[in-house]
Amino acid sequence: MSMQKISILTMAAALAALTVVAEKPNIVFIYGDDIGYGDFSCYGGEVDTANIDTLAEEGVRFTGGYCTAATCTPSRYSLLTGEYAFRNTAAKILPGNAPLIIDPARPTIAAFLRDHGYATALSGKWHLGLGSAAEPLDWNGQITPGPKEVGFDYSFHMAATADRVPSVYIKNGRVVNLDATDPIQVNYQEMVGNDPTGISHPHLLKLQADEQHGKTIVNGVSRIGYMTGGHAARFRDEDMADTYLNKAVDFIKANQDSPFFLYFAPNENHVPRVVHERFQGSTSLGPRGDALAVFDWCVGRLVQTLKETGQYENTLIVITSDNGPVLFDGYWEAGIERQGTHDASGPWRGGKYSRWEGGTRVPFIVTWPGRSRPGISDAIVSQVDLYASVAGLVGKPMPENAGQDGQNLLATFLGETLDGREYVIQEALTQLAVRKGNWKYVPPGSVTERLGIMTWKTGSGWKETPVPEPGLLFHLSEDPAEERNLAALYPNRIKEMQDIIMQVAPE
Ligand code: NG6
Ligand code: CA
Repeated sequence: MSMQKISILTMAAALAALTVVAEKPNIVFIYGDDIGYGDFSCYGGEVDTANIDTLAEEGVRFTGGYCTAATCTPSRYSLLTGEYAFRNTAAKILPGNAPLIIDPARPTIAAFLRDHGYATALSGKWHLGLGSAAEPLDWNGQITPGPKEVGFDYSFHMAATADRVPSVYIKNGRVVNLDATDPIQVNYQEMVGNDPTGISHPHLLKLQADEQHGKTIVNGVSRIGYMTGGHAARFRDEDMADTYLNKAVDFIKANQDSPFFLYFAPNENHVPRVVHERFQGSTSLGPRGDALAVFDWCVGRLVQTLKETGQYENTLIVITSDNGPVLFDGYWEAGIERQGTHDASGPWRGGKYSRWEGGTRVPFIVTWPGRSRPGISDAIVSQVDLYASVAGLVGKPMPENAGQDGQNLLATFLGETLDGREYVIQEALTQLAVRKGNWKYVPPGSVTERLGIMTWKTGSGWKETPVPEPGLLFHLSEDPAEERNLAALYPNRIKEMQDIIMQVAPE
């Protein structure tokens, strides 16, 4: 490099350091669904995710970033509340008609930011329940409590997942495009109305599904659960990414004069992977790869909007995922057949549902273009830390009754230090594990994996690995695949890890 170039770089760095940074940068969480550690190209994935990779280059890309659980609801719960989800027994994969599992009296990160002058919005997946447990929810009236009651001024979302009814959008507590003469009813136990189901009318399906996903057909896709009514309100999966994206873009544009918090939670990469026609076949990996391309495209559009409105430099962007990857999750989408050499969980074992690393170690990128010190960080960080770190950023104490499991890792997230957490607790289907430094401990119980399609060859499509006393111990840097159990060699290490779990999760 020439001297001239060095001095220009030095000057640029000096100027950057002098940049007057607003006290309250915008905050954007881009929360992928079922996107694995190895899915983005900056993590070695085979689908070109150029927009994400650019953000990773400008910010900090973590190799030890975790969601708190290997399924959606608990991870989302922790992200928003700052509390490990195992503390809330209701934080399990919820049906579409479950009541809200966040106590509105306990301020979420959205409520906290709203109370400190931020405009707040949710666009995308919710899956944290709606309505109160006391009375059954009426989908045809005001749906409350929901996102608004826990801090989102604006919300545009589906109730649970795209594979669960009701297959409609809800905007600020009302089903969008609902025709009052065609009221919605939802039932997860028995059929309501007479809409065809995947089991009774398989010829109407554009995507074959397993029995669990074989209930009411919406848009040629059978779902988990039954619904009737709301025909004009039902979504078309192909348009879902654009729909959520456009709401997010509008929100960014509308809030150029006030700091905002955007929780953008697209369906990608969750099933059913029915992407817009223009993305179908855009990758060699089948619908799962196409959905990754959609996700990256959404990131690009959000960045473009931030740049066009002059807010990019003043926005903290977090990109991560709610749990590890799954290739087959109920629909015949050729995820397994088309994966080729792409490894969705990267070097880690297992994926969604699993206590192996691949269940909760996820892509994790934090960029604040005006501020980050770019680099790759091996620090251990968890999504449960984002709340405390954001509180540190805005310089306000977290409310006392907010979740207290997070740590203020702002300096880590901004790349100012390589120190992170000492240890992190991992959850999969309510069973726990702990990683400390290079060590990973899996207490007795079992480890679940979603292997593939249910066939005469694979049996149920699920694998349960029993974990005997005293549990499993792995050295992750020497054995990332968690294959060599060192428990018998290091009883003291096991004791140390057990003590951590006892201390954090005494039950
Ligand atoms: C499981 C579903 C799966 C998916 C998951 C939730 C079955 C057999 N499988 O119960 O398809 O919907 O729940 O995914 O029903 S999550 O990412 O929202 O946690
Ligand atoms: Ca998920």
